Amino acid sequence: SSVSSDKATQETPSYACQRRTPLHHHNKEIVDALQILALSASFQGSEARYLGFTRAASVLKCLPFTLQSAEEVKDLQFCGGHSKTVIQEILEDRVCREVEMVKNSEHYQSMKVLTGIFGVGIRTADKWYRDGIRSLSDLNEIEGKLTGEQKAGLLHYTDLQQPVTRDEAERVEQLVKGALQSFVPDVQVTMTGGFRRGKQEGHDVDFLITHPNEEALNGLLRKAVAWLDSKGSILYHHIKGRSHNFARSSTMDGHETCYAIFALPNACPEKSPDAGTIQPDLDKSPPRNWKAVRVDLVVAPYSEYSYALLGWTGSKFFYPLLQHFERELRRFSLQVKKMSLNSHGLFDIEKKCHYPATSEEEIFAHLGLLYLTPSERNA
Ligand code: 8DG
Ligand code: MN
Ligand code: MN
Repeated sequence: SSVSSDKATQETPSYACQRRTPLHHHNKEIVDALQILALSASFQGSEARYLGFTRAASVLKCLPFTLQSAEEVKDLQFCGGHSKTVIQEILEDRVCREVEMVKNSEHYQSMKVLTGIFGVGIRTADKWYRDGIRSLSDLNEIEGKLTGEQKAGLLHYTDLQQPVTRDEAERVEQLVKGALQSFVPDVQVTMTGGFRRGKQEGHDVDFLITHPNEEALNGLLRKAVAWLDSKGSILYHHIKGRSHNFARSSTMDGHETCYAIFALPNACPEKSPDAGTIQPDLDKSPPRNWKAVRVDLVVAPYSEYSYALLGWTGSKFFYPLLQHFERELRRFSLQVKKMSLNSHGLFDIEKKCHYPATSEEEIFAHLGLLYLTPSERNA
């Protein structure tokens, strides 16, 4: 055990952007438990507890071995007392009472369902909860009060709860590229988000769109989306225009963005499994040949492309989401480097200057950080 506690006490850099965090790690059970407590804290509006559990979970994702004994936990860095107690309880008893209690609580369960709806954040879900709403069917009573986004989210809830596979993501990519290229043949389209970090499944598909000639990007997103819509490929969308007010903020980004739900046609089957057999037609409703899939499309001018790529590759930082590479990168920039980082650029607050970059590698270099590939950013 002294060997493994030595391993545990090895220096861990304090910011997640200073560590390589792989997608697959050695302590899944414990990380999952800590993330349930983090999520529950965010449902209760406690950002401090959310961050404590999230940081502990993130540190464990970098451990190069599986924790075996409670003894090893004592010297773990960046793990608060509460997180350590949870970890020790799991190592000793295989379960943690607090985690089990949270999982069984009505507030946690309802909040999980309600925040799972596209367009519903924690504040809305919590307000609904306090109004007595517990489940999707309760929402029928306030249907008139739902936003268009929430109505679409509710309508396609079951499909959107299913993970998007890499194969589906690639078929969405073909659709998106086809639409954009019909207007600008040499437009650059990059899949970002979790798929770029190597995940095999995601909750949506994210794309970043750019072109060396900024003129070519004018109106492109709206035209391409309207074209897809006219082909019946879009179930819902809203476009947020480019904002020119982002300069002061390190958390709000202002790229032109389309938040959409696509109707993705099913893959053509190699051969029909039922060919030649007669099936009793019990369900008279026609078979559906599409699946609803969440898609984010972001347009970045060429000069900001590398910053937008870094920002939209994640892992995500928007409170209360669980993975937090982006948040840590921005916190490191501000606290250690006195620089403000967002998806548009990097601003040196003391020298009052911007740092242009033509690659993600250059951005890490500006920050004095070791370069991390997308698959090492699963913090
Ligand atoms: P998943 O979808 O596979 O579950 O995971 P993900 O791809 O990591 O999560 P995501 O929610 O799709 O977020 C991917 C990245 O996109 C994340 O780093 C943050 C960024 N992002 C949003 N929304 C916004 C936004 O409105 N503005 C900016 N600048 N970035 C955003 O998700
Ligand atoms: Mn995503
Ligand atoms: Mn997304």
